Amino acid sequence: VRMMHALRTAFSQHELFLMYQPQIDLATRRPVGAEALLRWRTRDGKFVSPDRFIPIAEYSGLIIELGEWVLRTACAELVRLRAAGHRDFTVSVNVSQVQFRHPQFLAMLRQALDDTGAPPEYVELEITESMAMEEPHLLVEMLAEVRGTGVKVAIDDFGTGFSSLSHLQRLQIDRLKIDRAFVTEITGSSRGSSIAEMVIQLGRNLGLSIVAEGVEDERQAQVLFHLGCPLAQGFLFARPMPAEDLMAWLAGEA
Ligand code: G
Ligand code: G
Ligand code: MN
Ligand code: NA
Repeated sequence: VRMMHALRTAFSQHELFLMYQPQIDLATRRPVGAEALLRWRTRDGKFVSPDRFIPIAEYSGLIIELGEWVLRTACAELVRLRAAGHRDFTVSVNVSQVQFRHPQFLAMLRQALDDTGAPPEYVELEITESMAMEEPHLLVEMLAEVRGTGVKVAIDDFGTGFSSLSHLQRLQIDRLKIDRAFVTEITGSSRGSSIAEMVIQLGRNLGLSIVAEGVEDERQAQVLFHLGCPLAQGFLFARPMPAEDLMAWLAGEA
């Protein structure tokens, strides 16, 4: 309860902000987008992990307001990046289950796109694999509506759940994100690499885009590329950075 109050205060006092982590095309090594990641730095300079405060935001309902702010901020940043000449660049936003299920979610999404002028086809929502497995009928409808706006959808942390091929086939999604755990194992045991390999094959068979998460060294990048994974994200390329730094980083990559 104390943390719930602290989080509310933090949000109203602008202690929450977004960092952006670039996503890279493994063939050309050029940036193709960035994932927006929420951060909380308290007034005494301590960082609180989203793994700790997102569940509290969900439980308290604050996630509705907070999630809207995240989406609007990321859309506004996308517009700024485009104005600076980065026109083929996508911004991805994590969406929690509570937010996605909220009756006003679609209206909120449309309003955020309208108000910011963000082109929907360069906005991507990341939903988790566990969300993708619940209540198939509702989800199929929701995804169709989201896709109707032009916004893209990725399944985050893929490989940690148990989505079947037939289930995935029914969902209108654009992209799978291979969970960091399987990327870490890729240069270790053959069992480890076989999971990443399977996810890549699955994505390719369904005509989906694939992003490997948590790529930390060159060997992992090489193996992923040879397995047919087109995109990657991780400390090897860039850490999550504030919006101002992203603009400078992209200018340096050009
Ligand atoms: O960036 P980091 O690894 O600390 O993120 C931890 C978790 O918090 C990740 O699973 C990420 O998806 C989640 N997360 C980060 N930013 C947001 C956000 O804006 N909204 C939601 N719902 N989750 C987020
Ligand atoms: O669950 P989600 O994919 O949304 O969370 C992404 C999280 O992973 C972010 O918090 C980000 O800081 C973290 N991350 C991104 N790249 C790397 C990496 O190369 N190594 C590690 N250990 N964490 C990473
Ligand atoms: Mn994510
Ligand atoms: Na993830």
